[in-house]
Amino acid sequence: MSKSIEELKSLTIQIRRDILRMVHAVNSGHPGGSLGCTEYFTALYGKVMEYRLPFTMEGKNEDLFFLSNGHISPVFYSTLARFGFFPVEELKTFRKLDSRLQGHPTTHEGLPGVRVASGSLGQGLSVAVGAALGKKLDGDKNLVYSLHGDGELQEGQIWEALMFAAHNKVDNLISTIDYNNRQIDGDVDDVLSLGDLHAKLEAFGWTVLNEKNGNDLEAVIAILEKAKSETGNGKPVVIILNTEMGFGIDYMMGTHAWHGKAPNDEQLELGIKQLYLEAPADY
Ligand SMILES: Cc1ncc(C[n+]2csc(CCOP(=O)(O)OP(=O)(O)O)c2C)c(N)n1
Ligand SMILES: [Mg+2]
Repeated sequence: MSKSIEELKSLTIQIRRDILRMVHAVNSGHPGGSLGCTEYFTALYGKVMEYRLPFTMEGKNEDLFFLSNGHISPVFYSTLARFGFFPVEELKTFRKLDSRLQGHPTTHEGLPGVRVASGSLGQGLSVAVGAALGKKLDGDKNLVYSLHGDGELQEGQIWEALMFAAHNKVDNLISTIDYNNRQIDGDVDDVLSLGDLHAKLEAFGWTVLNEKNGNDLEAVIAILEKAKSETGNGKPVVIILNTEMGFGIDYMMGTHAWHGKAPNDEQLELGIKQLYLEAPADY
């Protein structure tokens, strides 16, 4: 049964707790981008995407999702677990030896929900484009979704895939850019600016949508629904989603410092308290 907006908002708090606890437990992982993309994942799996459980790798006649910026695995794993792909208990094994929840997702481990290994930035768009083209060849009407970091767009392979998708009219694909203007070493604008990204993506032949409030669940659902309505028009669709790295945890926001750093015991406690303040009683 589908969840109400209020239930999904509560779930974003739960997912943020999971993210903090997972990276804290092993003193490694990527909380910043994970916290910034929590609304995107909740919207996608809670409202927008059509998928069936149990998970099958073939994914015929259902929507597919590819995570290209694989370092934000904590939000991906928590979302998958909370939506029933695998037991929530398994989140405790994150980044441990022999776990199915590797620091960066792999298909080798057979974790339900993971369709491609990622972590080496720049590759996921090519995979998503190929899968979308495959669906067309199969006469499968469902859609393909993908997520990318803004720093990730500095990889040349992304621009080859952008060009290829437009040329081949891959109009059953909705890619989203996590536009937080942060990356591992600083602000994207300082490291290697993307310039006028909207104009560039348009010039590459994509339908480009913008959402300024990427941490507002209802706004994210609305822009994804809008993107859906733009499919089938001969062009691939991309959403530039403004998010805040570390969203929800005050000391993680406004900086790139928490791109790939775990909170210590005190920071974890503080973070969980901040999330409890917002939480309804039953969580
Ligand atoms: C090919 C490749 N080069 C470098 C890295 C190291 N790396 C991991 S995350 C990251 C920053 C990516 O920035 P962005 O996509 O904006 O992610 P965010 O910091 O916003 O989570 C880099 C350079 C990598 N994973 N893959
Ligand atoms: Mg970024």
